[in-house]
Amino acid sequence: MSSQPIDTSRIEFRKAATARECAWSTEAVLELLAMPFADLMFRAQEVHRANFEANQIQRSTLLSIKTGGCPEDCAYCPQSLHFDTGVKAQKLLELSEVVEAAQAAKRHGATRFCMGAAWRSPNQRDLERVAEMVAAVKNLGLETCVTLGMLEAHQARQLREAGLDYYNHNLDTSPEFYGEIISTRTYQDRLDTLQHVRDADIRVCCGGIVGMGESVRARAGLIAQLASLDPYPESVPINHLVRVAGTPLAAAAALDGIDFVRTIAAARITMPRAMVRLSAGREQMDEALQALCFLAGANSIFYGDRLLTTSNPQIVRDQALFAKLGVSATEIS
Ligand code: SAM
Ligand code: DTB
Ligand code: SF4
Repeated sequence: MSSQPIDTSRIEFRKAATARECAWSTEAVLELLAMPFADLMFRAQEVHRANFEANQIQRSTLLSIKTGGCPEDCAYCPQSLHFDTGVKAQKLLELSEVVEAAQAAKRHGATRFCMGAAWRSPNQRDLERVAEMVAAVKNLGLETCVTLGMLEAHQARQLREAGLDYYNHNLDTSPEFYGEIISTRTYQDRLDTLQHVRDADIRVCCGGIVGMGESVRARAGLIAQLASLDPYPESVPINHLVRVAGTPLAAAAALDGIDFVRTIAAARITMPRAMVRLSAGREQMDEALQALCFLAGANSIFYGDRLLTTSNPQIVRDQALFAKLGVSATEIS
């Protein structure tokens, strides 16, 4: 049993998410993606404003606590052992290094601290060390998130007991396209981990990557899968592939900006109360494209000069963009 106090916001979210009228099919999402752009944006704005303060964006800072040397073969990932990308494998960071980074993130205005590890799944010893990190970061008054690969049910409960608020585990793409991208774990493995996270009463952060050469149907399929999780995730990161030399996707064609914005709008409309995170790939987007993503309903970003192994816009640039758009930062609720 979890020793955490009952958090009624979790119950309210589930009621609202589960009470939706219908699950979303790929066909229905395809129809959204094909709408005239202005109509799609209008609908996304209506949904966004009915559920969120329209000019607030939440900020999470990422830290790679265990970099590189991952045995999985995700075709997009610079941390896979299968590809020669120049990322050096490092061991798990010390607790003090993590706490220092979390303190800096808080000073800069992040409300959530996300720790990522390049593992297929954590072993028990590592999990215990991560649980200590979660407890220490939580103690600083930050929300906590980790992404560690596949989890067993008891490991999810252990993280919850340490104070974990969110677990990030992405579906990445549609079930049909998935086999083109990853061979070392199945779609069902991912769904199983998500269920263990839910059962442990941890909030789910689950999204995907676009710009991997997928079809519009594959993008619709990803959104339909996410929206049909019951309940759908509280947090939905939409990553644009960061093309890293040495990975099989290094030469993938970038997704057209307008199609990227459409994907964000579809996530907003199909998952009205989720935080939709404009995630990796922001550094390659100009301010106008990011502003369109916010108009389409994105209300969360990764904030800080680095993602895991690649770079993210400088904090000063994001602060200037927020000022230009009249956006303020969401506080912890
Ligand atoms: N190893 C764990 C796992 O895969 O579950 C956690 C870390 S992994 C790096 C977290 C997520 O980062 C992946 O699921 C993927 O969606 C995203 N990601 C990794 N490389 C990326 C890239 N080059 N561009 C965009 N997103 C990427
Ligand atoms: C997510 O969906 N995106 C973040 C976070 N969850 C862990 C990771 C993006 C990684 C981009 C490539 C890199 O920096 O290595
Ligand atoms: Fe490993 Fe995660 Fe990268 Fe896949 S995405 S290779 S599991 S670190």
